[in-house]
Amino acid sequence: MLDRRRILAGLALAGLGTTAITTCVSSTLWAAASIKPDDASALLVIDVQNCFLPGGSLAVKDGEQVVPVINRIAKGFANVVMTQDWHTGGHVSFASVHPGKKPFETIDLPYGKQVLWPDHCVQGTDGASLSKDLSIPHAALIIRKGFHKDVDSYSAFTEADGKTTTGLAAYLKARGVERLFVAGLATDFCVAWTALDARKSGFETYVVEDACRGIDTQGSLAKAWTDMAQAGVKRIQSGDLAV
Ligand code: VGL
Ligand code: ZN
Repeated sequence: MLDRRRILAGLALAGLGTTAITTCVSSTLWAAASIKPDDASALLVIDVQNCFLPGGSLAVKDGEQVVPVINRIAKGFANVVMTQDWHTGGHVSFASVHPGKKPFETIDLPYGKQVLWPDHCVQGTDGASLSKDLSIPHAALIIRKGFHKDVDSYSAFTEADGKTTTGLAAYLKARGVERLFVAGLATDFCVAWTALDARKSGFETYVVEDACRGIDTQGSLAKAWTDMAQAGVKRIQSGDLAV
């Protein structure tokens, strides 16, 4: 696949002006960059839940803007899986259960470093519901994660202990899926951890950048993109998809 960013960087190095670059890329390379989801492709829609949307307890800036983009691209996928962050009350990732700690501080847990969050996505609450504005009736599976009280799970594949699986990789493989497109909230946590685990499970993996928004705490967004690039995750825009 052609990487638009690399092409732009290359042309810029060659001394072409911005207008020339835009004209050149849009007239010749744009169409070639189109990616058509096939039967071996699946869209993963991560955590588009009320808690992460405006008015929610862990609202992601501009989070609502992903919804129309996701609704549009989802129509082009035969296979769609959605996820729901689904915590117990008093979950270990909540700052409120650690005396003296505030949201966005970190602590060390047996499985590693844990960012502490405001209480969010408690099982069965309105905040944990998927956005009512999502329109993906053909989604085949909703996978819930983070339901073990003492372990977080940003990833849709493996909990933060690094070993407890959600079963998602086996499900996707059993259904013949080879390529994953990841969208949703938040870019730097559940989207990134899901994309990194997707690579570990051997899937060709794309993150659709404009179908995601990030939290960005302590440099987390830049780090997530660096980690994903290193792992071979491809960063695309919804316009790159032929849907
Ligand atoms: C998420 C923080 C805590 C996410 C979930 O969906 O990215 N972030 N829980
Ligand atoms: Zn969570």
